[in-house]
Amino acid sequence: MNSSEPRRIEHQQTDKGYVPVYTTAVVEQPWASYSRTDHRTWATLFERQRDLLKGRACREFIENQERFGMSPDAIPRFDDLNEVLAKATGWQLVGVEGLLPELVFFDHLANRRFPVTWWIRKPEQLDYLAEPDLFHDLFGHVPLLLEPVFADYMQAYGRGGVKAHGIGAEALVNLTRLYWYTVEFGLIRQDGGLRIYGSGIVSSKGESIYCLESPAPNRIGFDLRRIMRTRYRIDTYQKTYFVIDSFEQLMDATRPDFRPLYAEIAAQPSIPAGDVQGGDLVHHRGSGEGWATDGDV
Ligand code: HBI
Ligand code: FE
Repeated sequence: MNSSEPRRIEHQQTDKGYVPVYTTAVVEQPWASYSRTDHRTWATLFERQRDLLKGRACREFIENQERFGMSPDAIPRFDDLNEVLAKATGWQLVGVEGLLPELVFFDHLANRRFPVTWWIRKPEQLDYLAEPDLFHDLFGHVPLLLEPVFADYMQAYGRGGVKAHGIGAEALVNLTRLYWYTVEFGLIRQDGGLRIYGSGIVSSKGESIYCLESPAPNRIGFDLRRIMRTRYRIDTYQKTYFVIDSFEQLMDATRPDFRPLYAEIAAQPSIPAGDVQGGDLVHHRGSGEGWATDGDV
């Protein structure tokens, strides 16, 4: 298996356009096959984001990255990270080709397995690529799997996803929005300010700055129903970031059975990504400057 191209088995027409769907197989991390360029790409991204995130990412993210002993010297080995994870929260990383069908992804999370793409982006993709690569998954998602309450939330999310898959497409859309506005693009109140915990943000140079410092986006207090109704952006920075007070707040929100919630939300219209609604706890009302006018999903 060379470390140049992931094996795409097919493309699938979805509501997000024509996206590659990968084999659902779990693969061994081909660590010996990473090239010097691969390791250098890891080093460049790691050093840039680590410096940028000091004072911007939440304490738990910074501290847990150090607990793993991640460094710019080389792409971390999944086996090394798994030793630390197993002792701390029982999570394990499994290598995958890339995006998984939703039910397969949910089933991994429900069993405390986090799927990590085995290949890393090309140097020319340093600032953006459309799908999660090793850097996004390892640097972005893995540190918080050492945070016990967040690790519980991720498993609860996976279990909810497996159930939602049985309920239907509407429920899946609601859950995907929850993942998007928390795990991928969430902010948390900490030390008198706002800090980042979302993986999609911490693995992006521009958005790590934009989400906290730009006047353009809304920053609104976490509300489960509100988030499940709110559309989001795939190809631009988010128009709205939701803010939790603690990881316990996330975990508490996912305790009840979501079925009644899905039924309640199904009767209500979805909310455009940039809207501010009556009843929102508004930390910052965005100016909206530079926003795309279409393309909310
Ligand atoms: N597959 N490997 C991988 N990683 C993800 O983050 C991922 C996925 N499949 C589906 C998915 N995320 C999202 O649709 C979640 O909201 C389920
Ligand atoms: Fe992700």
